[in-house]
Amino acid sequence: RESMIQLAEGLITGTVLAQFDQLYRKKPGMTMSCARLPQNISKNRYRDISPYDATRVILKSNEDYINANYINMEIPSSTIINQYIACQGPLPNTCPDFWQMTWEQGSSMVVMLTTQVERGRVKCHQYWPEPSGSSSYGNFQITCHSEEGNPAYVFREMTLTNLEKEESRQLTQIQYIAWPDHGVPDDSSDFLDFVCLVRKKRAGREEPVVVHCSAGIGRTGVLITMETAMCLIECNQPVYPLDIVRTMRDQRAMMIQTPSQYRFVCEAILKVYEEGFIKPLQAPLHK
Ligand code: PTR
Ligand code: PTR
Repeated sequence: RESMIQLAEGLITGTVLAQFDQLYRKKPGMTMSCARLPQNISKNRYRDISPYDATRVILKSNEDYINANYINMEIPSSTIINQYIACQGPLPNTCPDFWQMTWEQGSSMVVMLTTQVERGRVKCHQYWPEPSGSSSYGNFQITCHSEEGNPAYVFREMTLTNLEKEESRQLTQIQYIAWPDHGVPDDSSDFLDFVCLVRKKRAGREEPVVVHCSAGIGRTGVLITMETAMCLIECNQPVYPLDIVRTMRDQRAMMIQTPSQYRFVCEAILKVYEEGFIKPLQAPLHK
């Protein structure tokens, strides 16, 4: 409760945003050399967004690079460690790598926070087939069984098959569609519904949840912050958003991109605390 009063006051006085502005975007001493190797240049969507070497996800093959980092968020005084893989939106040439990573890390849930095209620019390649279709990406075959949604998000059920091993796994992808990059979600209730849905779907899964937007820093950072804060509130732990951002940036640089994104998430945290938000989904899913 004290941390919440601090947060509410800090939002009014401006100290909350001032502290965010002063926080390092990249943890001092962390290297990002692998991203710059000549053979990996074409695997980065943005020249200025690279994964730390120390926390990058390593593919189990000779070409082991993908623009992705592990992000582990511990909830103190509980046994909960929410594990994520934060990554960029796949490029046409990195779709096989994306599916290889998802397979090798045992993930069965992908959270997507961008649309494929925003304001006429490509933000993410469509790395899955249309519903009831199948496509191959390198060694992996993806079948999309269903697609349901509402104006804020889309929900897809897929099967991921490792063609070499002849093994399959079910996979859920949830895509938030009302959130442009560098911006904030159109509606905080829809966004909170979405985060609740992620939490509900995550229950019982130990493996990391794959989260991506376009660069894999701004919107991905907001989502991880929000889920972490919800967990802390549920566990009656204090919530210090700046500590959450620092913990994320110690694992992937630049998480949460703009002051307005930070303000948005701080306000959403207060809303959850004050309104006891954790409520059932309101918007019905429909085709
Ligand atoms: N900085 C990017 C690079 O180094 O590749 C270039 C870039 C800049 C790409 C902005 C995309 C950008 O975002 P938007 O598509 O929203 O303008
Ligand atoms: N060079 C790009 C830019 O600064 O515009 C990189 C970039 C693109 C950074 C998108 C963040 C972006 O948003 P998000 O991480 O939410 O996709």
